[in-house]
Amino acid sequence: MPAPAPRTILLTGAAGKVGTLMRELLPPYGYELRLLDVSPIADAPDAITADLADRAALREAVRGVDAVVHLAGISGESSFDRILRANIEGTYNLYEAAREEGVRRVVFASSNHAVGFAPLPAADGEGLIPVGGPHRPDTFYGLSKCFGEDLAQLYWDRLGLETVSVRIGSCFPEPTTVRMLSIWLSPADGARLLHAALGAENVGHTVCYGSSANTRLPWDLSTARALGYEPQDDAEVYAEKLIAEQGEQDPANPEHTVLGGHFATRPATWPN
Ligand code: NAI
Ligand code: 15L
Repeated sequence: MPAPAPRTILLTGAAGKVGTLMRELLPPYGYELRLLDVSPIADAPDAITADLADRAALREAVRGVDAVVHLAGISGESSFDRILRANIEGTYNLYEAAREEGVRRVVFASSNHAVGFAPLPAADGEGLIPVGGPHRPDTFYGLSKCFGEDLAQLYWDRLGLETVSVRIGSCFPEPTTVRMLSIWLSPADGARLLHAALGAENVGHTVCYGSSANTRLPWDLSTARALGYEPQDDAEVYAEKLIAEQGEQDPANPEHTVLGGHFATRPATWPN
């Protein structure tokens, strides 16, 4: 008998940008959401206000859920110490709580910045970024996502705790830069992808890229599609406006030659 589809989900990072979108978009798929964030959520009085450093609170938060969607953490470059606490130790604490409480699956918000130094495909589309290539983090932030993916692999290989690590591109209501035309994940497609990642059978530890079906796709979406994900959106509808404002990507500009874009060339806090 296949395992029943998960129903009760702990959504960490529920106060954030993606969390706020998913609080609206996931319940129509039939999920009951338990919310957690270090920031209080004004319109959700039942949300758990807790830091990922609080292992007792995490253990209570995961108790009885079918799966966790783990969005919480620092979502851009910062000092190594801050990244260490929130993203590295915080994700470890979350997995320990899941292990202790017998949660069978985590969907982990990884990032394109885990492979931010991967070269972009040629203009003719040759050389899509593979899903099985080496980690090439572009920042301490990206490095923490590599850690999260490897932690997920360990917890699968040693303990049988399943994870889908989604290397999200840019999940915002609309793409706001020409770079995002390739890696935009529309909120509706984001919910479709999370639903697929929560419901697919026998995922082990699956790594996939997270984007819409963009005309300028730089990466291999096959492992996301293998989960049952069928993206419906394409950022190209925003191309004319964004290119008129910002111009096309320039292959002579190093920022435009790698997946991570400005993350790879302008880390905000280097050296720490
Ligand atoms: P965000 O910064 O808006 O939200 C992150 C949330 O995590 C915040 O509400 C924050 O309060 C919470 N948080 C931070 N540290 C915490 C801690 N120690 N304990 C508990 N909660 C904590 O980020 P966004 O854009 O919503 O991203 C969500 C996740 O998806 C992040 O993990 C990010 O790295 C990842 N991601 C997002 C992308 C995007 O395009 N929005 C792209 C790639 C990855
Ligand atoms: C990310 O990982 C960030 O969390 C998000 O805020 C965007 O900057 C995104 O990558 C991106 O690369 O556009």
